[in-house]
Amino acid sequence: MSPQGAQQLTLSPGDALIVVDVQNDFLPGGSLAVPHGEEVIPALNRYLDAFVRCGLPVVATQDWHPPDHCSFRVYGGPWPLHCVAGSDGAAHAPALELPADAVIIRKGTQSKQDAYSGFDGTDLDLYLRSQKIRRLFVGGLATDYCVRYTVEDGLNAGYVMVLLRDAVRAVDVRPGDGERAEMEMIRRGAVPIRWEMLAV
Ligand code: VGL
Ligand code: ZN
Repeated sequence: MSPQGAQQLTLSPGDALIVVDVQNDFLPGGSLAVPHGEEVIPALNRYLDAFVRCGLPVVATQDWHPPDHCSFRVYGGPWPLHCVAGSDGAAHAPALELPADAVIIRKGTQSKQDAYSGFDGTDLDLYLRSQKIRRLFVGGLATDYCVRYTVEDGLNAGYVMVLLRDAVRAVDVRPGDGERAEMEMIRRGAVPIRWEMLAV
């Protein structure tokens, strides 16, 4: 039994890990730094190691915007310039231990359209179907934007979505946004877990 007394989860075929937007611009020193964003890296490295050891697929999304992207303040959007395609800020955090065969999904690549969800305008669903994935473990940045929309799209597409609560952090534009986003994901059916709840 886990410390929480809850049922533990066992990884099995049909599971995949999705690491959302763990990119330099969302980390300390980056242009859209998420408070405590760096804390997801050691947490995700544990999950990454578990998935790799089980031979299960790993997907990593990247916010990947053209220089004139509509989400940038200079073009009327809500955000500072961030994750410009090919820039160092758009690169995955060097400390994130992605396996060499991780599938990279880039989103928000069109100037006139933003995409918070890893499913939005990408081949993610197609890829997951091709691998017969039914359950997705999701962590990364940020809880109240790209993680939330990815989880909700996944639920709508019929996947079991497992929210890695110890491997997400929020922008918290308004205090409490991250907590509200987690509650909403769970209300919609996401399964919240922490590392201790994974039987590995
Ligand atoms: C994100 C704001 C703008 C995210 C991406 O990854 O959560 N947030 N672009
Ligand atoms: Zn963005």
